[in-house]
Amino acid sequence: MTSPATTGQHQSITRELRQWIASQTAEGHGRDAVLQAMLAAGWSHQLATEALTETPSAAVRVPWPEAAASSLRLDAGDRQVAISTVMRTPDLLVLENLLDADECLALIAAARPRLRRSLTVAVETGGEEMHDDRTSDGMFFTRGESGLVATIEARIAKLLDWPVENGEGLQVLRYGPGAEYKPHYDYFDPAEAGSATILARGGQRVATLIMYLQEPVEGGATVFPDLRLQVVPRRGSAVFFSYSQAHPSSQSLHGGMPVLAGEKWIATKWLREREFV
Ligand code: PD2
Ligand code: ZN
Repeated sequence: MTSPATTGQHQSITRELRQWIASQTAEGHGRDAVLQAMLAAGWSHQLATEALTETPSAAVRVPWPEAAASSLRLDAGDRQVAISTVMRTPDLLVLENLLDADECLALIAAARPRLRRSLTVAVETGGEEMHDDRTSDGMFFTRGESGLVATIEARIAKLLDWPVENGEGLQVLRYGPGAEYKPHYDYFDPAEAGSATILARGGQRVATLIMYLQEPVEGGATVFPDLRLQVVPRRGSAVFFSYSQAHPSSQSLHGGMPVLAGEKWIATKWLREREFV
């Protein structure tokens, strides 16, 4: 696969490049393969991903509730969820009362006996490993494993207009004093050897929803360093962000700041491009 040559120092998306991308995707080449061919031909990452996004057959669809542009709240099926912050490019929402206090407490009670020291994805192998960047304890529910989990998953699917099947199982994390999650990206780096195994289970992660089940006494904000934004954890509220590019240009770098006092509990739902199996 050879991409058209670049347009020199000041690159711009040409008609030829657009047509070439469309023809490659029509032939069944994946988005990442097309991207790699453009990079090999000297196109900048930013321009190559913009060209992919602008070519409908190669664009990655990500969850985004269109009503967030003008509404004060979103329909989540069994409840209305209030929006308190909206950001575009990158796309981010802060949502209030996504969960009620009873649901938060019930999730914590169900997760507590199953907590283990959190692992991170081992990018070289596609497996998991313990890492100092992540000092919380955690567990995964399987999709739909209880009535409560299924209710919350259906609410998220309606809210974000994204199929329940495309979601990973809900992850619950507990951070005690001193625990943190250093800034990272939630997508899988396609260049890493272990990513092929992970991506085979439903494609790339395209969005993250972090729901706050319990607020700590001090510390523990979710921080977005590129945006200079901190989201303060409040029981029942959530932060949602999507990333159509598996690249730092997505500006989706985020971390959990150290908890200084008390315990912070969250539940995270990661959304994939396709059905997660
Ligand atoms: O707990 C957080 O604030 C946090 C920060 C970064 C959670 C996640 N990432 C995550 O669950 O991916
Ligand atoms: Zn994260």
